[in-house]
Amino acid sequence: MYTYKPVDYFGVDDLLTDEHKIIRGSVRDWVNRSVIPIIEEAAQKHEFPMHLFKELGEIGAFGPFIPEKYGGAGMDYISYGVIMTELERGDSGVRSAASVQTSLVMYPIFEFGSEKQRNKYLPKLATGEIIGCFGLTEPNHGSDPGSMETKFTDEGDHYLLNGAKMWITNSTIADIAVVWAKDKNGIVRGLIVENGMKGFTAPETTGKWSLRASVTGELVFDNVKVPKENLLPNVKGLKGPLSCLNSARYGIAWGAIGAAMDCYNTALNYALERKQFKKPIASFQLTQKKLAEFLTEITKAQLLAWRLGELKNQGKVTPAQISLAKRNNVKMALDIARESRQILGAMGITDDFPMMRHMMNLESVITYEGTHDIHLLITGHDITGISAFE
Ligand code: TGC
Ligand code: FAD
Repeated sequence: MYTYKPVDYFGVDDLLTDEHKIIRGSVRDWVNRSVIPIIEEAAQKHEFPMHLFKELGEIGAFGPFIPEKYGGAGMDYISYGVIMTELERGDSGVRSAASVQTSLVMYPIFEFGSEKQRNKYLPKLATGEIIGCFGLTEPNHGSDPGSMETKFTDEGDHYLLNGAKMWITNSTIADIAVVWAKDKNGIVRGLIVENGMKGFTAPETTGKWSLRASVTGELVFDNVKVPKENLLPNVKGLKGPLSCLNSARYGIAWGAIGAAMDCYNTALNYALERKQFKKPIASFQLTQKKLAEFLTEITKAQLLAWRLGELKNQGKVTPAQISLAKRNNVKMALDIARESRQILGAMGITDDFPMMRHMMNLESVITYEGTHDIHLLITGHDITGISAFE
């Protein structure tokens, strides 16, 4: 029987509004009901449970901060954060589905799209009726997206798109892809590419040990004719995709706490029940040290996320602050997943418990949306004014 007791050692709940708690409660119930019972099998089978898309739409996980006029919920960023925490307690792949749809597809269409594009796509993305993906990374350009090779030319009544994207969440199941490509002047622009356009294929990437309950693949463009009305008109340059990443990284800073809390909670329960040398293993100092460190790190991450949310709500957050929080909170969760698995001994390697799955998932989370080291360099740049990227 799955029992979950979230961590609130410093009364962070008191910093949330009743609305935040109601939203969190309904997503928590949904995760308990719809994700926890099926997620281990989905991860073992290396497949995303497709019916969850519609349910994620129903619980308001797609576009919570997008205005209601476009099908969103018009909520604040702390609401978005608490939703991400609950989803990632279930699985990073489920949180990924919501992150990509919300921050990487709905956000750019809302922020940089035409009114026609907003009305055409956003309401259907909000309900999960259509699925979106985001194409920035390429086979030869991951951390350095500014060097991308995917390009498009103006052919009068349409654009012609050529190139390839790699490691794209939901690529094979997406109805639309927000694709970043260079124009003839080398300026990065966003294009909405629809599934079914001639010359557009999306092969799946198989054999992942991480994020197994999430679809990953490529996007290949071979002379794809893209209607002119599919260009995102209101942004030019790398700041377009990087702004989307700010939103997704923000969500991950909150999400990772959910995975960490699930591991902590499981380890604590196990340690209180499991006996060795005639005593619960929770009575040994070495186990207590681990549990105390987990609680300390989760509490620090919660406070960081909450303050980040306040700054974002006030429109004051900087990309570098988001990088710091994403980097810290994901590493915290990965460390807790690894260490908490040890508390379970051999049992910790099975799918009776969530640690191995969270741990393997978090290896992707610490890599995507900017690697751990890239975020460190962003902080280094921010405090010294000197870029160490090149
Ligand atoms: P740089 O010269 O520093 O900047 C180029 C232009 O972009 C602006 N800018 C930003 N704007 C908004 N938000 C940010 N965070 C920004 N960072 C930079 C900057 O002001 C400049 O604007 P302008 O107007 O002066 O041209 O760029 P750089 O080429 O040196 O690269 C900087 C670097 C390395 C930090 C950046 O490219 C980076 O973050 N690299 C990591 C790549 C990354 O995170 N990829 C993620 C792909 S998507 C993904 O992983 C989805 S996972 C989905 C899931 O959850 O399943
Ligand atoms: P590289 O950039 O080749 O980096 C390799 C190593 O070199 C890293 O350790 C990195 O930190 C280090 N490194 C690179 N540059 C420097 C430097 N200047 N200084 C010091 N060290 C450096 N992308 C999308 O566009 N859309 C998606 O939906 C998406 N989903 C993903 C899903 C999964 C499961 C995964 C694993 C990735 C996904 N990505 C997606 C791609 C992800 O964003 C990239 O993997 C990530 O940005 C790193 O790029 P890379 O893998 O090419 O590594």
